[in-house]
Amino acid sequence: MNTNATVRIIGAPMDYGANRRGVDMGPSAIRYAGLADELERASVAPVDDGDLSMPRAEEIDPDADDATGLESTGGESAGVENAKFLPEIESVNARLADRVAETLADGEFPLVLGGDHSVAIGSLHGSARDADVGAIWFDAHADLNTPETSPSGNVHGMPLGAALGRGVFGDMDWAHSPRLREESVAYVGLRSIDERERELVRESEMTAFTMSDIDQRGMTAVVEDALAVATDGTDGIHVSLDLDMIDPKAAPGVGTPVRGGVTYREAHAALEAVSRRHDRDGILRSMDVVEVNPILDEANETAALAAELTASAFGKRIL
Ligand code: 6HN
Ligand code: MN
Ligand code: MN
Ligand code: MN
Repeated sequence: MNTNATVRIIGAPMDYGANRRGVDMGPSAIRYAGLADELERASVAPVDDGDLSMPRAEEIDPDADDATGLESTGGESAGVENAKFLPEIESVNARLADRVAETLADGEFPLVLGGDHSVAIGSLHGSARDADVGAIWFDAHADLNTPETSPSGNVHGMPLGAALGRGVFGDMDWAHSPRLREESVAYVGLRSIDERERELVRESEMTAFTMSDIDQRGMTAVVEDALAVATDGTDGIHVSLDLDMIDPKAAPGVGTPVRGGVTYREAHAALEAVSRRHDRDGILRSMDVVEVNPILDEANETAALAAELTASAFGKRIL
């Protein structure tokens, strides 16, 4: 990175938003895979804030360890129907948003380690609190559901819905707080979209680069276009990296794998394109790295890839 900003690592070991346990161990797995060393290779000196504290899912719901998934809505504390664990997710995200906003106010760079993708609600709101922010959403999924449209009730399928102020969520008035504008959001890697979400994406002003765009045009050209969208008229960008953008062959340790994803090299090319643009224009403002599930992984290789890709975003080069 060609700025002197300290990179502050904020762990968000949340798995309330996913239907399988294990992503709560993502922050540990990514650290254990060598994130700090990887970042040092990118000439970044990270400071690790540790993890945000939060109750384990079993403390909220004794049946949460059911191997078939988080079927409960969180018992007494359940919020909006069809958004599982919403009160807990919102309370963690309120703290995360504050932490991200404080980090930026201190002139530092917030790097959030998830956790399931619902942590992006907090990282995006924190990043957008005092600035006009664009976003690149690297993901197999559109994550644009709301409690009204979600087929699963899993909030990790809803973070963009929340950050764009769509739908009715819980106690947090996301719709009236600083938030993303659709025209400043670009997807990269889409290949698994719910029926209702497809209409929502099409009707929206967001830009969507699917796997077939990557097939036809190549990853670098696609990400350069995505960067143009997210930086147009904004103060900087948030990068949200869901590891399930990558093909399960290279990233098996994710909660919702979808075949037909990007290769190991394409993933690096994507984050390297972000870093080249950042070197030129200082556009990168905040980032989250989410959905690493060490339980489903093979020898922590998905966490290692997460660490490597983060370093690529911060300017690590082959030569
Ligand atoms: N993720 N669209 C599906 C749902 O349940 O809403 C899948 C969401 C996956 C979310 O991977 O971050
Ligand atoms: Mn996602
Ligand atoms: Mn995904
Ligand atoms: Mn807010």
